Amino acid sequence: MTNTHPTPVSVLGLGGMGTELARALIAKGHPVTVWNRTSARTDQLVELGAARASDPAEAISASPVVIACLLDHQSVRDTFDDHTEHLRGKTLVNLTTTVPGQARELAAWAACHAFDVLDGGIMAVPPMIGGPDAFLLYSGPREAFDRVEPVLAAFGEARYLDADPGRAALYDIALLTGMYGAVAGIIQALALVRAEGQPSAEVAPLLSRWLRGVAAAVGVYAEQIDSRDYAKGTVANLAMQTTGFGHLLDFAESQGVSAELLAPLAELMRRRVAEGHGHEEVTGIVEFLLSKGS
Ligand code: FVH
Repeated sequence: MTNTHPTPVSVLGLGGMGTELARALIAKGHPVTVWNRTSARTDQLVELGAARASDPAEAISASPVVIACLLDHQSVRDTFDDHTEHLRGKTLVNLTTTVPGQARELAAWAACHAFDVLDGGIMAVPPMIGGPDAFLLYSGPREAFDRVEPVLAAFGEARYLDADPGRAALYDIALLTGMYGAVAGIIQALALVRAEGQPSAEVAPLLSRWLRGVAAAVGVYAEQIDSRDYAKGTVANLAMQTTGFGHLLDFAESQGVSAELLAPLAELMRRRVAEGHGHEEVTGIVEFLLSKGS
């Protein structure tokens, strides 16, 4: 059913991501008001029909739903701290990347000033916004999420996680961390291919396919880590993997490709084998990581 009265929405922060969020809202017919610290970045959205606000207070006042997509937590505080009276009774959806403690701090601050905050983690890059592969994680008051979900749907799948305001930030960070681990492997792989004079483009589709297969192991790894039973469902034992991985890194060095990106992982694997866990999966190295903090 077409929504004949789309909710007015204000978007503060028009970097690469905020611009796409605003564009997606305009495409869905929402009246959109935009503000950005550097005003020139509002121009293209105004051409698409957005209203330009001259300061954060004007932007916040224009709509019941306010989206923040700024650089970091500090920029959110810089932008909103002096305007809490305009936020009263509204919903602030913070899509800025934060850590759980910052999301909880923002929720406590919102409670003091009688407005709701939903914290969101965007699992997409700007061109994906509004498309089928984009998903966003939210935490905070359930009623607030239910109220604004029709707005959030413009960005991609809106997945509510928990009332704990920090949950979306935690999962956002976990997913981004997983991404950077994969980025390290991808760059190393393409460096090896380039060192042999082969075009990276040729191996790229094979690598994508392989990584999709590898991703299927995430569920098994999670079960092993939750149960601390690192031998459960092992399909590739750590002793074998440690030997094989060592050969990969030796080969890299022999080609003049530094192994520095992945060497710390190899070292943890060796330590775990040396402590008698060669029959388990690689997941057992989590014991070294957790022993540092908890
Ligand atoms: N782009 C991406 O792929 C990722 C995907 C996952 C989520 N992240 C997070 O989204 C936040 C914004 O990212 P972005 O890509 O839009 O970042 P920039 O293009 O660098 O734009 C930054 C905006 O923040 C404004 N800003 C910075 N400092 C302040 C401040 N102190 N007060 C007010 N505004 C501030 C900046 O304004 P200006 O420089 O244009 O004046 C931009 O609007 C981010 O948390 C990602 O982690 C994106």
